[in-house]
This record gives sequence, C-alpha cells and structure tokens, in this order.
Amino acid sequence: MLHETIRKLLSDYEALLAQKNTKSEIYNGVYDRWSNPVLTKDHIPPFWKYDFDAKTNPRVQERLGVNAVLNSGALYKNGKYYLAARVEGNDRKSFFAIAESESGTDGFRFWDYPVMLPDTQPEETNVYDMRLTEHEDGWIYGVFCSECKDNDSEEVRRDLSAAKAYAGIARTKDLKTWERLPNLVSASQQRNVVLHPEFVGGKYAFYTRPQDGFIDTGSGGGIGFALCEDITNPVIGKEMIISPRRYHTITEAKNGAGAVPIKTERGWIHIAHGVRNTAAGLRYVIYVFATDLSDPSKCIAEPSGVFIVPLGEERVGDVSNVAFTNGAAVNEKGEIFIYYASSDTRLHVATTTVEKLVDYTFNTPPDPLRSPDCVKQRISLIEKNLKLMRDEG
Ligand code: M1P
Repeated sequence: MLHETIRKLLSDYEALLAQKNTKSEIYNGVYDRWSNPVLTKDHIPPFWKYDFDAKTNPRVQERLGVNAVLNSGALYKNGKYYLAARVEGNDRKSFFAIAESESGTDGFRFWDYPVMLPDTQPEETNVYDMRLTEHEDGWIYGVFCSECKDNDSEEVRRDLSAAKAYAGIARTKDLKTWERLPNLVSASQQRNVVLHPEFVGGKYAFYTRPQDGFIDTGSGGGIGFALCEDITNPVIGKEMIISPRRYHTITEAKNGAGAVPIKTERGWIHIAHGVRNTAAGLRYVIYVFATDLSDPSKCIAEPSGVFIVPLGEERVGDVSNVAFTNGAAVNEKGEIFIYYASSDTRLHVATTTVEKLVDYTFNTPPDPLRSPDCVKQRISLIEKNLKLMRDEG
C-alpha cells in the first residue's frame, strides 16, 4: 500500500492539473495573458521524483527533484496542444518531456516518461530549448541546443564555465520515438536555431544565431537565415542576418529566434527574444517581426519595441528579468497560444489570434531609433486622438 504522504502528493498533483486557468485583466488589445503558469515544477508527476517503495524510501524523501520547467516547443495537432518542455533537474541537467492539454491554457499533463533522445553525441552534457517544427516533408523536427564542455585549448579546459553550443536535431512522427540526426554544421557556435516549416527553393531553411562564444554573440550575432540541402547531413552555408542587433534597442546585447514562424496572408510572423544589458544584469524580452512569404529571408515588418515582458512575479526566478519563448501553437480557428517562460523558472501562456497578431505586426510603427523621432511619432498619435476627442465633444 502506498504511504499516506505519497497519496497526498498524488492528490495534490491531480488537484493542480484540474485547476482552471483564467485570463488576467491586463489589457493591450494584442493578446491576453493567463493568470496561472501552464507548467511549473509542481506539474512534474510525483513518480518522477519520489521512490514510492516504503522499503527503500521509508521517510518519503524526494530522490530526484526537479528545479524548473521552462522553455518549451509547442505544437497543435489533432485537436490537442503538445509542449516539448525543458525540464531542469536538481542536478542542473535539462531534458525534454512532452506535456499534453485539451485546452492549451490549462490541464497540461506530462506523459509517463520523459523523452529519451538517442545518445549519439558522447561529448554532449546538456540539452535544452527544443523548437518543434512540423515540416512539409512529413516529419516533426525537434531542434535544440546541444551543449558540451569546451576543451579546445589548455586555457579553456581549466575554465569550468567554458562551454560550446550547437544545434542538435532529432525527428519523430509521434513525439515518442525519436531519430537523432547529426548536429547542424555551421561556421560558429549556435543557439536558438529554428527550422522553417516549408522548403525554400527546394531546400531546408534554418533560422540561426551565429555566436562567437558560448554566452556572448560577439561583434556580429543577430538572427540569421541559411539553407541546407540535406537534413540528414545538415551543413549550412552563408547565414544572412534578417533581424540584426541594434544599438539602444531591445536587441542591443543579443537576440534569437523563438517560436517557429507563423504563416499568415501578409507574411511569416516571428516571435523572438531580444536582450539588453542593465546595471541589474541582462534583461530578456520578446519581440515580433515578419518576413516575406515567398522570400523568408526578407524582413518586411518590425513593430517597435517589446511584445511580451516579464511582469510582477514573472520577473523573479532562477535567472530573473527574463521572458523567453520557443513555442507557439496555432489551432484551426486561427487562435494562437504563445508559450513563454519567465525568469528561467516556469512556463506561461498568452493567447491571441492570427488577425490580431497581423494587425499588431503590420500596424505598430517601427522603432525610429532616436528619442527626438520617438517624440514626434508619439505627438502625431496624440494630435490625432485629441482631435477625435474634440470632434466627439
Ligand atoms: O537565461 C536566459 C536564456 O539564456 C539563453 O538565451 P540566449 O542564448 O539568447 O542567451 C538560453 O540559454 C535560454 O535557455 C535562457 O532562457
């Protein structure tokens, strides 16, 4: 018979999963934020953490704790919402696990077992931030960061924080059985790589983030676009920067592709992250841009500034002041579920529609890049509104 404490843990877990989520009252006309996180470390089944055997765990101690559930790839398929969540154990290693929900805003339940990726990279120490792309070739691809210790020279060998990041690639038909492909071969380290869902000129297309080092993107960076002939031998050529870093903007320190771009009548809409440095450390926010339908390497709209920022309790966590996304799901009604993690600790959802996101993307003015021009931009809005208010009497 299960220990009374275990039965309580199981019933608390079921109660958490049964909780209904509600829209928060925060209004911006663009999207709704939902009050409860959709995944937290408390959504991890107790049988992943505790040994339920009274002989080997008489005090019902947690044996394999989970520290955080965060950056998740997302997919809507056959009426259900799937998240490929980044689960970070107490040992700091991350792995992937699929959680499923009927509504997309609550009730996410992890499948009984986490994802067991084929272990083909002996040097790989950590994996995280999977983007799920349902590609027109019939596969679902998971592209993620594959990290290993940098031992390239004696100097970096001694530095225990020196690491290297590559884009790992795996594919599946059912999110259960995964085939691992070689890591993406490119001119530099990579993180935040996303596979475009359609062929471009008959080739696979990747959004990349070339970076000189593991943390710093260096003098270049920006979100790149590159083509690849053969996904089973994934080598990319020249990376064209399609969303650059810019001085005194939200992408000054770095940026990176987020969700798989959403196809709309007006263009591909990208929901990405931008980073700037502050006296309190790096601040990660989410922004949007659009690329051309027939040439996804051409940026056609860049609404000014932030789209989602960490608010209230979201601002605090293992890495505070971070809003980060690597997944959005679109259903057949054109509803969009944007999954974003706050402060590298838990996962939230914001919902919108294709119509609203297109309006935001193409009608929000671009960043004029200088304060005087920002004031002029705002004054013209104020003048227009004051006139409308006067006309109304
Ligand atoms: O800690 C914030 C984020 O940092 C990294 O993003 P980037 O590569 O742009 O710096 C990622 O490791 C991400 O997982 C993390 O949320």
